[in-house]
Amino acid sequence: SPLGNVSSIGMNIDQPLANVKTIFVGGSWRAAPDGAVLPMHAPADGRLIGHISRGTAADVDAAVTAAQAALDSPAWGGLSAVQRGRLLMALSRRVQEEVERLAWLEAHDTGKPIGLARGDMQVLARYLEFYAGAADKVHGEVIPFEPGYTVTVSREPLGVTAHIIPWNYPAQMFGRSLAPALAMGNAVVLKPSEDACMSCLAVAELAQEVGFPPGAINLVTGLGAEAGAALSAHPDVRLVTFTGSSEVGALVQAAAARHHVPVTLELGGKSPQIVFADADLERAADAVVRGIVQNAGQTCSAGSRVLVERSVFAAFAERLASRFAAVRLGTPEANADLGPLINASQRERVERFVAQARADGIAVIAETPLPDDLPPQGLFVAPVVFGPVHARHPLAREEVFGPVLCAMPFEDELDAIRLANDTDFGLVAAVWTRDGDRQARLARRIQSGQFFINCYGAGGGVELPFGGVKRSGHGREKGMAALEEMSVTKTVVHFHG
Ligand code: TXE
Repeated sequence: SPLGNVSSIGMNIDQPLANVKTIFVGGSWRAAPDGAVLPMHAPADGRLIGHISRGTAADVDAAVTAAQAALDSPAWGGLSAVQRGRLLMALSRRVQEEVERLAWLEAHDTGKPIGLARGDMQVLARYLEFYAGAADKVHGEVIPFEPGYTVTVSREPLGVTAHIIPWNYPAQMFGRSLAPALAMGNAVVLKPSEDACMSCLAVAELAQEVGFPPGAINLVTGLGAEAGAALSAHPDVRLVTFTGSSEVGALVQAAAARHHVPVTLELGGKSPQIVFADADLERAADAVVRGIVQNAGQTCSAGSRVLVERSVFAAFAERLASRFAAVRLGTPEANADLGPLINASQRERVERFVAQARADGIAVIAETPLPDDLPPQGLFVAPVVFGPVHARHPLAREEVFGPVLCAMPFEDELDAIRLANDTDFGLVAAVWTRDGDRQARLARRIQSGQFFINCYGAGGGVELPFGGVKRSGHGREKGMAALEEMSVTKTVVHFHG
């Protein structure tokens, strides 16, 4: 079966439900206390593809206790940075050996094209590699102080870190969130999404195989409102990192605040691509299509607004129309440009935005016809571009999280900056222009965590700090910046006369 055999963790649907054990605590796989499970369905055709254990607050508590025990043990807490790096590197290599199996798991679980899933596994391997190499390169400093004193500042692990991640890129998120935490010597508890988490289970199993000691990595599957809520409210967790919706981000932050636990939030966006008349319109159009079609628009950094200088709006719209007409939808096996959405409620949400835009009389600039050979139970949505969209319309303001692009004309540079910043979000942004001064001005004035000039790097570059401003969240992932989030400074003042 292309799903592979995720041996000990019961992902084979022929397996009796009593054997479903997807909660990983202190080095062993276990079921929820009452044996409760949740079914997992393939978004591309509705097939039942497995079950996960429905973890409870008690499982979360056990996971946090196991993580703390690992920190206190020589097996994990006693390792040097070099040794932690070697474990991460070993895991990176195992992931590379298993790319095919992991990619199929991910593709069936999320519905994404197999080629995209293979790329995701390479990114996971790359996160592990990057933080493997970084583990022993986090240096402290010596601060000149009064005579007779030596003052050092070092970076220490936080302790038990909690990681709540979404379903759009489960394997990439595993690497992005966990690898820097492990590199810094924390012990982690992961709550992956109930909508897609098979690759996370498989990678946790590989981690065990390459020698991560019991309790260094723990994983509790289950519902957000149960396992997720319990993890974000746990008093012994020292940091919660969350990627997901704004609404849940606020709940997580409030829960953690009760115990003064710091939180990093990555909450998505409404990222603009700004196209000036002097740009290479062909390249820009390719990138704009990719930026909203990739992963069916279910990407936090999807370029969901395209702002186009009025003099080339029509010419650019034509380019979008021809490209969208050629976009291919399909099942993971078809390896098309995009697959289905993750679940029925996400599809309803996206369809609601589309219906509202049509009802409000907004013109369709470009659309992709739905092929008629798609599986009837598949959660596919046809990609579409609306425009011009008024800046106050919900389509211009809210994160749709589907292949729906909103196009808006602008008059001049100031108007472009005003429109681009007229949003609650600020994750990424891009400008397409050949004018170097203008590139620099926009890079300075656009409010976003990442800014692209004549390119659009959704997802790319594990070495590049990533995170939002405004309601896109706070804190930074990726690159060396993540190591700072995952550690705390300790100042030692030594008087020696
Ligand atoms: O997210 P949720 P959903 C956005 C996107 C999408 C919307 C809803 O706009 O349309 O969110 O998606 C866990 N306490 N993004 O409903 O619920 C949950 O189990 C603690 C943007 O799927 O936020 C999962 O592991 N945890 C985004 C994770 O939160 C809770 C990626 C995310 O799920 C919880 C995904 C609770 N009370 C959606 N409730 C991005 N930034 O990339 C749920 N969870």
